[in-house]
Amino acid sequence: MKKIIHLITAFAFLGMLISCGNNSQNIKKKQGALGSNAAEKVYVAPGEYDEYYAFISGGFSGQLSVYGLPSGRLFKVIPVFSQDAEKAWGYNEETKPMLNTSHGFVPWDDAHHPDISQTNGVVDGRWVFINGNNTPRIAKIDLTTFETTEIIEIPNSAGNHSSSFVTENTEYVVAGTRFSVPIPQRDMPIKEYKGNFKGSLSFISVDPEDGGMDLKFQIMMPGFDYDLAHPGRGASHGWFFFSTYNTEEASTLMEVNASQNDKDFIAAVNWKKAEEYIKAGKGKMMPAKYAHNVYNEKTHTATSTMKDEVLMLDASELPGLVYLLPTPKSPHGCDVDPSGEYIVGNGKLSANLTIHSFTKMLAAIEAKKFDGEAYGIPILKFEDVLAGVVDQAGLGPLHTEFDGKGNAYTTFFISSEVVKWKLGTWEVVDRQPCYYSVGHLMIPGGNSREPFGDYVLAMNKITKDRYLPTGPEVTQSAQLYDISGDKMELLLDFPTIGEPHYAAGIRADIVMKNSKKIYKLEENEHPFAVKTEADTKVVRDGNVVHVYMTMIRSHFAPDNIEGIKVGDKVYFHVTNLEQDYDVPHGISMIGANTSELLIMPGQTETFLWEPKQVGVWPFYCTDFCSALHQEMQGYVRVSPA
Ligand code: CUK
Ligand code: CUA
Repeated sequence: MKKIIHLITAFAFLGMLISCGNNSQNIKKKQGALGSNAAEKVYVAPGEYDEYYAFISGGFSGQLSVYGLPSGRLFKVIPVFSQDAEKAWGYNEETKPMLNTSHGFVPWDDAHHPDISQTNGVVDGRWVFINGNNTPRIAKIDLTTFETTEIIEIPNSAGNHSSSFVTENTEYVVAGTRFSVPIPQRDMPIKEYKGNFKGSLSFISVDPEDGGMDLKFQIMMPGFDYDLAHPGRGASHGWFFFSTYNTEEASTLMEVNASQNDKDFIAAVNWKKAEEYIKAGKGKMMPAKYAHNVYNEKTHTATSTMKDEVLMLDASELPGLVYLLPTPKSPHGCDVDPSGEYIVGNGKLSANLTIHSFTKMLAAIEAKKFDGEAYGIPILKFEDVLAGVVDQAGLGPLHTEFDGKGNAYTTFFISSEVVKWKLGTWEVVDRQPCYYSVGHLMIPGGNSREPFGDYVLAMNKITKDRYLPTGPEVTQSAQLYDISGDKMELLLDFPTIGEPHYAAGIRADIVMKNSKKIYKLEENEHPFAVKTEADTKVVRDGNVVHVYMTMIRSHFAPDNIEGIKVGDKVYFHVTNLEQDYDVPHGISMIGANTSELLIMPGQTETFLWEPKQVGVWPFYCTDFCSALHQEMQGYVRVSPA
């Protein structure tokens, strides 16, 4: 899908900038600093589509935002781990169970790393997975509806940072704990961390048909901090690689403690071996409390189930399950190239990048060339697994992506740049500054066997003067570079939602072909759905009242409700009878301790209203749905208890 370039319009736009007053001189100058055709390259004409979807994590916003590339236009914020009043996520009765955990209802999380499902090592556009760090969870977003349809809590984990990355056929979405904790959790002195606190790596299977997730097993690991991870692919399919720090196993990470060791590890986990051990009965069931929440698109409701045990494999007891690859200076990112041969460890306190060889790793394992077993797990010799070093590439390397043409791109947080280097020769071939202090970067399909190597998106931690000031808190931002030529070219800055940690990108047509446009009314199996106005009713059961309501342009039925009393619990179950694409209606009730509902055609949603005051109280449609939208309203009469 080649983007159509509208030269005339783009030039007119530039001309407009040039001809404006004094302030726009600055604007013009900034634009002028770029290559002359940067504007053309990101310009998507009105009515045209972008070439790529970019799913950008919202960090502390808890959500996942959907952008188009190359334009940088925001299309949607998909609510995942935080309540969202705009879409009633976590406010309506249907979705509240999605935010349930073993700690109760937890309507916030810190969303870091989205990853798109894959088939044969290629992104297939079926689902996006993303981790919640704080109360460890993995969510699945269905890309036919762009809605979160499953959230599974991760027990024996805290921080959940090395998550959520998928294997080559989405056999598993994998999560790793950041903090080591007592497993199982118990009351014990923090000072006794060493040897007692444990790490865990979680393998959540994904049903290839319906995408159903299941926490299949966990691997008990030494008490390190597990930072990031990536799957093997091609020859290394069946392995998973995790970067670690705090291999000193210190309970406090003041500088002195945490970085004593010159080298930490990348842990290489053989999950096919894990499956063999499970078949042989080597796993042990352990108590573990966690919630598994599923949203059903037919009933439009979520159910939350509490689980109480998990299958555990102990890495120190099962030979061949895990090996440790020494990696200098607190590795952060842990990235695997498209061939599956190279494992890049980005030591965040280093100027160099360490690249391990999967082939050499296998050879060293075969030859049993180990450097001790400090944690009950074989440690390989650094020199034996080393493929190469990118020397003095920059300061503070964090993350690496690949273009599928033999190049790698690494972000450097401290020196604030993206550095392009060659796999195999390890030479730096280009570098471009970032504004400022870049964290992750993303090439669409970059975490697969076949990246789409046209663009790289850098996600920055600091923006300072890049945008109009908005008080002390300014936006975070992303920057888009064209990488189709020898030299990277900065094309665009655009603001992002929350803190963009990681992103996942895919060619738009792969997702669009499965995009759902409408919920069919006849398929609506919501227990409180009504399919015609004739079936609407108000049913009282003690002090609980169920209002079976419908909405269609441009009225509610019923729209005058009497017989409600102060102290009642009134559930409004509202069905949108429309069957046209893009005709949602909303509803909100005065004084309701919840958000509005935004209901798609054919869908039913419910909110709870507990009237506190006698009177006649109005409700109205919150979405401008027709010329008579303003007439779409009603009254509820509330009498004394
Ligand atoms: S982390 Cu954000 S820059 Cu949570 Cu992926 Cu490395
Ligand atoms: Cu329905 Cu506005």
